[in-house]
Amino acid sequence: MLKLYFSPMTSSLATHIALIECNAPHELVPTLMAKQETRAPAFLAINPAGKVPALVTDSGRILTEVAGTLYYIAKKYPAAGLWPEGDLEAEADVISWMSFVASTVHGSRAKGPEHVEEAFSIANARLAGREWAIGRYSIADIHLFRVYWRFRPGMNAVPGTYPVLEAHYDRMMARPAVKKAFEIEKKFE
Ligand SMILES: N[C@@H](CCC(=O)N[C@@H](CS)C(=O)NCC(=O)O)C(=O)O
Repeated sequence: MLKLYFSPMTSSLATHIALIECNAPHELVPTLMAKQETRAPAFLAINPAGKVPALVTDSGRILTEVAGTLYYIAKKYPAAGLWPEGDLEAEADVISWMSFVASTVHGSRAKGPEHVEEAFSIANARLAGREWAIGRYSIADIHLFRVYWRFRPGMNAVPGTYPVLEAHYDRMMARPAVKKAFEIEKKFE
């Protein structure tokens, strides 16, 4: 069974949502940032970066980084349709989105609020005219949502500043898998 090392409401939430979307049997291993558990030697032996998510596969391989874990889950459970298998342009688009989210969006907060605003504006423009990042629901949406959800409250943007991103956020919040992941993770906070 897949094993997810997670800390509630952090980057690992994206991996958790994907596991639920795919109905993937999994075990959750709480690794609480609040208790410095991501810095404990036992966890550093799993991920030397000291960061969640870390996903252990059935063969015992340890996958880290949100994008890597999402890709693995989407490909392992194709019936959920989270990976646009066989559509080269769409596959490349998912990678493009996830690279953008992991670097530009996730990295923006450490650089300052104006960088977060710029990242949100770019995401808003990239999403224009689409319900989902690549035109159909995929792991790119889960990745984008997780970071936007986390950074959004701190920005206090005037309503309407990022209308397309907000509509995407609302669509994601309405998904049963997202609701379930929040419900489960709240119990560990
Ligand atoms: N680039 C990593 C970022 C993961 C990350 O930043 N995880 C944070 C939680 S949001 C973490 O585990 N931090 C633990 C710590 O700093 O002790 C990814 O995409 O997985």
